[in-house]
Amino acid sequence: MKRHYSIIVFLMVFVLLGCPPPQKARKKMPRIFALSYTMITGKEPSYLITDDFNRDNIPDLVVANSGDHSFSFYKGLGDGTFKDQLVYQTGRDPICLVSGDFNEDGYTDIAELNYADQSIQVFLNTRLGSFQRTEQLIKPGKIPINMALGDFNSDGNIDMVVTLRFSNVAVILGKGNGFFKEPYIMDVKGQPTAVVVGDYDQDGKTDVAVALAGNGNKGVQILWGKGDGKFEGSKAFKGGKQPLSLVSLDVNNDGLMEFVTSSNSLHALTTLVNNGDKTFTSLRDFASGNFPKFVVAADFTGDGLQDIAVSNSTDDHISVSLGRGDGTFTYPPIYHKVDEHPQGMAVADFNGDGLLDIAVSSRDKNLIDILSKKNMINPKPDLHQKEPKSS
Ligand SMILES: [Ca+2]
Ligand SMILES: [Ca+2]
Ligand SMILES: [Ca+2]
Ligand SMILES: [Ca+2]
Repeated sequence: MKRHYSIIVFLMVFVLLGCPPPQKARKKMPRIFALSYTMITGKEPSYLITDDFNRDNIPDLVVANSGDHSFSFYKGLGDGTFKDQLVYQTGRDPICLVSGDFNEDGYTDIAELNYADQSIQVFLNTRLGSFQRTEQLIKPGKIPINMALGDFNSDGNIDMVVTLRFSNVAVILGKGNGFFKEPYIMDVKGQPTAVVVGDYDQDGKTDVAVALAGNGNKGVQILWGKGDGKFEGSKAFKGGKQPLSLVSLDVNNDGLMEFVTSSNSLHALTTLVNNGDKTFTSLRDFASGNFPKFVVAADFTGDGLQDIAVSNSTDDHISVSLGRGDGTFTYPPIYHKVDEHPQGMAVADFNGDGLLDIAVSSRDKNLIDILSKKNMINPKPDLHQKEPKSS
C-alpha cells in the first residue's frame, strides 16, 4: 500500500509540477478533486467529523443537523460510498461534534454540543453499529461555541475543553466511564471562538489553543497545560482580523505545530508560525474565497507539505491552497464547486485508493458531497492488502 502510495504521489507531483503550464494557465490551477458521491442529511448540516467507529479500518462520517436537532451517522463502505444515515435526536441547535473513546472500551464515542440548549451530550458506541445517549446532560457554561478533546490532567481519561462566547473556556474532566465531572472555568484574553488541542511547546503536556475574535484582543491565545488539569495563559498572539476557525498543522516540517486562522469578514487566512520558544509570529494574511467557514489541513498533493482546504460558505466552493513549506501557500487558491452553502469538512481516504478525499456538508441542500482525487490514476482498492477485520 505504502509503495503504491509513493508511486501515486510521484505521479501526482509530476502531474502538478512536471510540465510547467504556460504563463496564462498558471493563473487558474487545475482542480485536484472532483465530486464523486453525494448523500442526504438532516436539515442544515453543519459540523462534520470522520472516524472509524466500527473498527473495520474504513472511515465513517457523522454530521450535525443543526436545523432539525439531530446528527446523522454514516457507516463507510470503503469504496467512497456510505450506508444510509442513522439519525439521532440531540438537544436544540447542535453545532459541534467530537469523537473519542470516553468509556475506554476500545470503541470511539461521540459528544455533541447544543448551542441553543447550552449543553453537551455524550453518545456511547454500542459496538453494534449504533450509539446510545448517556443520561448526563453536561452544562459547560454560558453560550458554548466550540469544543475539543485532550487528556489535560494526565490520568488517561479523555477530557473536554469548550469555548464560551464571553471571555472564558470550560474544562470538563472525564471519568473514563463515559461520564464527566463538573466544569471549571478559565478566563482568556478575548472572546474565544474556535479551540484546538495539542502539545505546542513539546513538553509532553497537552495545551489548548483558542482563537479570539470580537471586541478586544484578536488572534490566538495558548493555554499552556501543566499536566494536572491546570493551565497558564499566554499573551494573545496576533493572527487574523476576526478569526472564527482555527486549524493546527506543521507548515514547515520542524516538528512544531503552527496555526492557520480564517477570518470571515476579511475573506482571508492567517498563518501563525511557532517560534519554538512559546511565542508565535503571524505572517501576512492570504486570500481565501468569500466567507471562509471551516478550515482543514492535510497533505493533499503528497509532496510532504501540509495544504489547507477552506469551505467558502457564500461562494459554494471549497478552496485548496497548497503549502510551500514556509507557512505561505500558493495563490490563487484552487476552487472546487460544491453544493450550496458548504460548511463542515472532514478529510480521510474514503474510497481506499490511498489518496485523501474531502467530505463537505451543504447547508442549503441538506447534502454531504464527497470529493475525490481527479485526473489521477486511481487504482482499485486492493482488498488483499486490507488489514483483517476485527470481530
Ligand atoms: Ca467507547
Ligand atoms: Ca483526563
Ligand atoms: Ca505542552
Ligand atoms: Ca512547524
